[in-house]
Amino acid sequence: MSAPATPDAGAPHGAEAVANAAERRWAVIVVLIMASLLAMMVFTGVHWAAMPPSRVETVDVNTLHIKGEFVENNLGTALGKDGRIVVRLVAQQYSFTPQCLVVPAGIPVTFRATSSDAIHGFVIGRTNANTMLVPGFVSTFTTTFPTQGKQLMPCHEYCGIGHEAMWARVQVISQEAFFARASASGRLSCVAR
Ligand SMILES: [Cu+2]
Repeated sequence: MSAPATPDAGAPHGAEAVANAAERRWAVIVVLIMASLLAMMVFTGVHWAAMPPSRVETVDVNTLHIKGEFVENNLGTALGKDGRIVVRLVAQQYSFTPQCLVVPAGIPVTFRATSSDAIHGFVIGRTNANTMLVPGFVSTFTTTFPTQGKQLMPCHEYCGIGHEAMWARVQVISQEAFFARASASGRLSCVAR
């Protein structure tokens, strides 16, 4: 004995046809979303790998501590003859050199920084000073600190087991105090000596 045959068995109709069409529409949309996300990943992966953020300014990691602008006695805040204020620092597992930076409030300060080992990064308090430090590249940005005060500068790129203890201090002081100190010594920092 066989089941009674329906008039159009196998061919969806009515509500089922509507549901099938909706399912198919969503399947197409989801595939398109996945394809565009994949395309974005491939583009940024290939493009950014060939062109790192900040500027493509390279530095030799192997001679970083021996010669060039990132030797230890050239680190800290420098007041150039042209009046530009440049802070140079190096990150390494698990500290920044110098450990304490001095900058003036209210005038542009240029940072030049790099890493000697892993990828590090830093952000200074609640300011917009925020960059990654990639070995072999010099990260450069210019910012102005609006207010005086002490800021913390933690590493914000996971760099190993000591990452959580990797941070420095930044003292933002008045321009008068800064220029008085800058004219007295070559490279400024607030590291206790
Ligand atoms: Cu870190």
